[in-house]
Amino acid sequence: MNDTLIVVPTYNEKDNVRDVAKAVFNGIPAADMLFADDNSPDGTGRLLDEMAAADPRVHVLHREGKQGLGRAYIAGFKWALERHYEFIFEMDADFSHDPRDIPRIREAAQSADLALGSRYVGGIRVINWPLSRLILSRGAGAYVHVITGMPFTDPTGGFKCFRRAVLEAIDLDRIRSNGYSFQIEMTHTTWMLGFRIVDVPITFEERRSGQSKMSSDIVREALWMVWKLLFRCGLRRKPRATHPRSVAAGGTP
Ligand SMILES: Nc1nc2c(ncn2[C@@H]2O[C@H](COP(=O)(O)OP(=O)(O)O)[C@@H](O)[C@H]2O)c(=O)[nH]1
Ligand SMILES: [Mg+2]
Repeated sequence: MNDTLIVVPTYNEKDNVRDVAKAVFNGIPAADMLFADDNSPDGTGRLLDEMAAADPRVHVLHREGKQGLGRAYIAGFKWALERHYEFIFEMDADFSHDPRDIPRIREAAQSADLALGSRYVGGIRVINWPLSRLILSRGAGAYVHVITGMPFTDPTGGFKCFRRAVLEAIDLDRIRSNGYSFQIEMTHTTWMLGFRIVDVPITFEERRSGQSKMSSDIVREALWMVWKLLFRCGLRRKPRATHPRSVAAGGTP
């Protein structure tokens, strides 16, 4: 049984899903993938069913309609927790996240509770982004740091690996955000619970095919969310104690 699951949310990614699965399994043959598709109008769901029929490592969650990336991930995490997985990844379908980085992130997660792919640790590694998007991303990172105290270099990043204990410790039904703020909320909740988080350098490349679903609503949601996170934990800007199930406490095998 594979202990690693790569959860990939999809919305209109028919040109990417076959290649992305191939690239993932090239790097890590002993892993499973779960695609969470929101009934993509372009037929991604049907294609995924064909892939799942041909390869037992591929699984598909069909969801009713477009509900946002956060909802798709929460459904995927619950699916993973109902099964035996120990290492649970988030990854985009559009090759912005390089599947070849998976083994390195997984390795980092051996001694961490959450391994966070970071575009900005030790320099900027982003390919084909307009300057405006880079400024937005860096600005968001600085904003999160100043308000919440969270020390990680890329808090809006979505290429990461959770240990099972983290997802079990989080009340997943309380995670309500969807876009970038979903990433911030997940990482902040993990951190405040006292889990060990490490940055892992990755190179991010803008998608080559299909369309980004980034919007001004997503940015607005994130601006608010950061304040909500601060108030939710009584204005605390660092965790109280190591979580008993953290690898740092010897909690996870
Ligand atoms: N299931 C699901 N996936 C989504 C949704 N919105 C975006 N995605 C997927 O989430 C990943 C990142 O989205 P993308 O549009 O590339 O965002 P960007 O990289 O921030 O521009 C891709 O795999 C998308 O297909 C959604 O509403 N539902
Ligand atoms: Mg993208």
